[in-house]
Amino acid sequence: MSEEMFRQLAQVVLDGEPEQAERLAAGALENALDPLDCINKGLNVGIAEVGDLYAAGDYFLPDLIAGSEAMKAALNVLEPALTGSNRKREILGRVVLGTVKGDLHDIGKTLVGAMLSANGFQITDIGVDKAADEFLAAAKETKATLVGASATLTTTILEQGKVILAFKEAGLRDKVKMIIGGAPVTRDWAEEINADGFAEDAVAAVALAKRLVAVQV
Ligand code: B1M
Repeated sequence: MSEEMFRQLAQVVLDGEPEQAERLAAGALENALDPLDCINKGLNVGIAEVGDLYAAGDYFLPDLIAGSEAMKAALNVLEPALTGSNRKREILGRVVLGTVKGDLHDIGKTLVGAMLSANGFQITDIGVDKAADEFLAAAKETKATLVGASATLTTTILEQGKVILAFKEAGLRDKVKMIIGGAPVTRDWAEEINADGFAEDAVAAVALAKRLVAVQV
């Protein structure tokens, strides 16, 4: 039953059907499926295949957009179930999270934010296409203990380095932990730009964030 539901969630992303995606996600929760499993075993499988089809020239930009709209519609239903049971928990740290300048991909970043929130972090999501100084301003305003910069294009990961540099130049680098992530990001890249760490998915991001800042608050 659950495997069939995951398969349908993947398929609805492949088909790019937001309304159907919303209905399926609600049905999955009604059937007491784990929202994180629905994301990892269903939606993520679908969106990865959308990307493969696009890379192979079988899908085009409108298909990418439709797939991501379907994924977001389902995530809107599933994310409150990830965070719902944790609302009264003590805050482990204040996080500023955004997608770097020139990059409009926000599904991964939003998922990381939802998982961090579900695990007790307070999230300020500054959105997509954000320059280094916008990360800095948000971190100052919220007194962030951790900053996360997401990038999904091989061209925009360079901006992650600029974000870290901006904090160094502002004299804040040793006061804020900085993590990066996104499909093209590697451990080597994180080391090269002097990030405090990188995470390959939302679950790993939670473990990393806890390791870096939870002990300080
Ligand atoms: Co774009 N796109 N896209 N796209 N898109 C990719 C990334 C691509 C790999 C597709 C392909 O060719 N196979 C390719 C990049 C190639 C490259 O860089 N080498 C690509 C391209 C080329 C483009 C455009 C240039 C297409 C065009 O216009 N011709 C364009 C660029 C726009 C721009 O940003 N300036 C573009 C546009 C778009 C859409 C807008 C249509 C849409 C995004 C919609 C949205 O986000 N609101 C889109 C989509 C959906 C994709 C794919 C299909 C899926 C991305 C995604 O959401 N994955 C993608 C192909 C693929 O990834 N297979 C593709 C699901 C998400 C859950 O995974 O983002 O990896 P991910 O996030 C993970 C981890 O990486 C990690 O945790 C997340 C959750 O597990 N993580 C972090 C992410 N951020 C983190 C931060 C952390 C820690 C972990 O700490 C801070």
